[in-house]
Amino acid sequence: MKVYEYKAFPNPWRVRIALAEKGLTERVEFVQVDVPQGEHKQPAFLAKNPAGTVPLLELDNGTCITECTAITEYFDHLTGEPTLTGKTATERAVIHMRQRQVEANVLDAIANYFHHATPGLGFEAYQIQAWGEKQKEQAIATLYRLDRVLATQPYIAGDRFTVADITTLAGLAFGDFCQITIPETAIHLQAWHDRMQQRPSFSA
Ligand code: GTS
Repeated sequence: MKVYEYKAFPNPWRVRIALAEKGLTERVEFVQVDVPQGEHKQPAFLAKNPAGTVPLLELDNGTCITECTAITEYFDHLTGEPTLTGKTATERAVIHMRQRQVEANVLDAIANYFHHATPGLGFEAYQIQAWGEKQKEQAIATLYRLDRVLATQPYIAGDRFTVADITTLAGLAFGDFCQITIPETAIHLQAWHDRMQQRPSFSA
């Protein structure tokens, strides 16, 4: 199987972390797509992913899977017990809920800020500056909310590392790139982030 990515960009990193957590990195061939040069908007890549985004997982039978959550779900069920997306009905629902909250309100909100209220990739189709700024506010408010969550539990979705932690890490990495950092008073979020950096998958 192949993963199309632009290494070190936040969304591809989510897939790299999931692969490392599941011990699957060696089973994947990584194909670099030159996003800064717009290769992801060229016909060859659009034929695989009409949305023109990375990462993309291509299975050996040609099936193409996009969206980090879907790709993570695939890896989580490919080998061993599912650890990242939950086993029981309750676990799966709670992990899904938290994942979606941090994806929409941290990672995607910061991406929207980047694409709309900064020069972005330099070839943005359109920009809505005010909305981008609002998205930044939304992301920061959510970081404070996450701090309160992490005051009572060790991981974003409970007592284990899950896809919700991966998404939050990617959000903070994207934030770092555009000068949105963990608020100084968010000590529980900071402590969680420090712990995450000790995991081998963090350097995936
Ligand atoms: N929800 C998607 C997912 O989960 O894969 C987001 C994918 C995405 O937006 N990828 C970015 C991209 O390809 C790369 S990253 O910088 O966010 O990591 N952007 C290209 C573009 O033109 O928007």
